[in-house]
Amino acid sequence: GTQYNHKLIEAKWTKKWEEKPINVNDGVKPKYYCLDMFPYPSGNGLHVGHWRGYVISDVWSRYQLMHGKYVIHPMGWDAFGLPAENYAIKNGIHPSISTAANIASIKKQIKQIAAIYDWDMEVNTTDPDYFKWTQWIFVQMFKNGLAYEKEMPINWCPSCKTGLANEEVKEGKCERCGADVTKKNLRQWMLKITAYADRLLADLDKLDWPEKVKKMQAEWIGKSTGAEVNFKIDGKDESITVYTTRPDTLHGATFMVLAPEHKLAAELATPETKAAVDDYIYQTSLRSSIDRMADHEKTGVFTGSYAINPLNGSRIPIWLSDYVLADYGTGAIMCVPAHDDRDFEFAKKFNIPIIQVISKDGKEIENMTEAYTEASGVMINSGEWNGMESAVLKKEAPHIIEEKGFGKATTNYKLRDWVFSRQRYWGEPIPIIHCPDCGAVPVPEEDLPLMLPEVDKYEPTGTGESPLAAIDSWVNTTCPCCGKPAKRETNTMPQWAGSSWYFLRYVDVNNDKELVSKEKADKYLPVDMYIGGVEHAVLHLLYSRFYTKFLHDIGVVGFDEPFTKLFNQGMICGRDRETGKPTKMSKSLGNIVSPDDIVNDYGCDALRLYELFVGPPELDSIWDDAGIDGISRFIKRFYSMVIDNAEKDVAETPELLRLRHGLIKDITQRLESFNLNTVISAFMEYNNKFVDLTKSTGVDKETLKTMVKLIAPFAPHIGEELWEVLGGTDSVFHTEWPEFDEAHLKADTITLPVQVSGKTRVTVDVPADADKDTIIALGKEALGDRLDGKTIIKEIYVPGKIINIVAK
Ligand code: ANZ
Ligand code: ZN
Repeated sequence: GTQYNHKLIEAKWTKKWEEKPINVNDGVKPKYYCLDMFPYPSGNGLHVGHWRGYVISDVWSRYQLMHGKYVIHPMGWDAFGLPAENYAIKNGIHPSISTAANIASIKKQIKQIAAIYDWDMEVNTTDPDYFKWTQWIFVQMFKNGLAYEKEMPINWCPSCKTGLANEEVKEGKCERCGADVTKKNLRQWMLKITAYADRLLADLDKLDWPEKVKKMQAEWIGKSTGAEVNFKIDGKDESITVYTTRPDTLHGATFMVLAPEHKLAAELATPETKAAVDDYIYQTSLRSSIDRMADHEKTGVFTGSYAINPLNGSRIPIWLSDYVLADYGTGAIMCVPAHDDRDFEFAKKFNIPIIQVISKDGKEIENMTEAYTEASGVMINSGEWNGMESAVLKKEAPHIIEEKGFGKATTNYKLRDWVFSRQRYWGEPIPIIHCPDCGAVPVPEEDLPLMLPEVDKYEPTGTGESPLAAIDSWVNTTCPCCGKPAKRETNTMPQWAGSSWYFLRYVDVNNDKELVSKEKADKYLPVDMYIGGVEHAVLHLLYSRFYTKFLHDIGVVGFDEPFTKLFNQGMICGRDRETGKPTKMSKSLGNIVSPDDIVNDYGCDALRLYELFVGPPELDSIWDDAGIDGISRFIKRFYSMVIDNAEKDVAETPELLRLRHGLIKDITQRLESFNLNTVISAFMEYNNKFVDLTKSTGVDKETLKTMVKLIAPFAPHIGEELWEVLGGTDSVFHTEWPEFDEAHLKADTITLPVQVSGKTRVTVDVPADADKDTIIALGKEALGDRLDGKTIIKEIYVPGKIINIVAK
């Protein structure tokens, strides 16, 4: 029949694709690697928001298929980590069991998308055959001096009861659960990501990524250049080194501030200031970092000591204040209140002199009310530097300082080493053995994977030790070096460990000798297109780049950037049930829209099209139940239009040619630029024209075939079905993506006779693709005063032939 029946059609093609996969590696076709950010198998299942990225990546993959590529399009599970563990704790089920169950149900849901995933490539980060290599990478990092232990105050989530990396703290809150993050002094495993800071920054230039994401990474790495300057402490043999990006302002330094944690802070106190200094240091230690960073009124205490400005010998007071961070630069700064906002506020509050050293016009500002923070102007009050351009001096000053011998040019990064240990059960055990004699010794590679022990209680302890620490039989072992009794490391890895390299494993999942063979890595990687949410801009995407560079450096892979091109899709939002405002879809808000019902009622193809039609893919969009009805109507009209014309033998007209090539151009260009919502609206517009033509001339075969090919990546079942209806014998995805010819796009005109009540009066030239109303209007216009005084009874347009105005 000509009625569109999504259930029959979709079941038919699901079966056919299973029997004869459409994406095969013949070893000859060039590869294209299109990767989705792999999901957490959470217990909540998928909602329509999750579909969006997967639909986009599948459209893109199928588009590549139609360009003769072998497409690597895998899927897997990021299954370690807190959500899986929290779910398990809440439901009283061991994480391994609940995780496996969740994977099974989400996999079923993901299959409904009808993406061309190659399930032979599936990975699961909790699979011992997989995490063996996650642990192996850690051992290589350890052997290369990039994994080290350190006791330090780290971010601690009191609710998740685990330490967190800086990247996991958003505005002072835990990225996972939203609890306020505190500090806890803990022995940590750290990864020396800072050793890669320069390359991570410089290589951003190589990437075809959204500028926004590159900027976020650059800011997170936070490279700044300036100078370290040594100030002698008056009356002592010691000096204090400050870090400044503005050594050009050295003559304007009127005081110095040290972080209260600075090693000299307490020592600088005099008998008179000791009590106040000790108190300030103590009070600061009680305050959380969030509180310290907040924009509150400046506090501080004078130490009683002075420093000597090495350039002009002036004696400046040394203060302590919490606005100077202990772990950035040198933890001490020279303060130039005339040209820095924070220093200005501090100087005003504590009545410290302000000396202007840069001026716009060579004159001093009278009664400064705010700092002059522009880096352009001419130097004043600066001795031998007077009259110089400050911008020029800013660049030269570090070298002048170096020559004069009281400092050196320096580069600083905001990026910190990666806090890599977690005090939780459900993660990869860190493969290290602590020996009283040999120190930290890696688990021998032949003993990997190091399995998690079976435990009764996997709840976090909150003590700063992981639940593994309580299992004596597991903790106590022997040293691989000397054979003496030794203890296992009990911390586990963060979830990012498994997701930092999974894209490498997909192409060689069964390799039990190597993480990935060099040959396969070279052949199939790097990833050509990576699609996922923007929330990973500085977490997963930075960590993956770091891992890839490391694996490149030790010879595992031949490339040093994992993802050539990146696309970030926006979220699909639901509405708040009370206020109607758009919000994230979540179980707790009760506004989840499940794809399952929609697939059942409207079909997979309809949902795929609506996922794209809902809005610009890079932006957040709001789900609208009514929208799917519109899509469904379009599909039915399109389906009938093709069926109706398929049997006719319609000749190609200039108009049809122009429509066909216009269609190819519009769809291709919009798809290439990822304007996917406008691709769907273009299909709708062209379809309307074809439906109109069906009533008159009809639509020729070639144009029908073209439309079917173009829609196939978006609505693959419909694409295959109609391709078959049009006589195709092989899959539509084995045909080539159509190309357009500009020559056909120019609007042709046709000459039409214009009749009044059946008698030809004039002729008129009209654009060949103009619609009926336009053509009749042009005809009437051409008739001029011939219709004056007459009443029009009927207006007839025989397409391409004649305009007839019946009047009396
Ligand atoms: C003197 C000066 C004069 C500065 C001036 C700025 C403007 P970025 O770009 O972030 O690297 N600074 C240095 N170490 C600091 C710390 N541990 N805590 C807080 N502030 C610190 O900024 C570097 C600038 O921030 C340095 O340059 C220093 O202040 C301050 F007109 O030195 B500046
Ligand atoms: Zn030992």
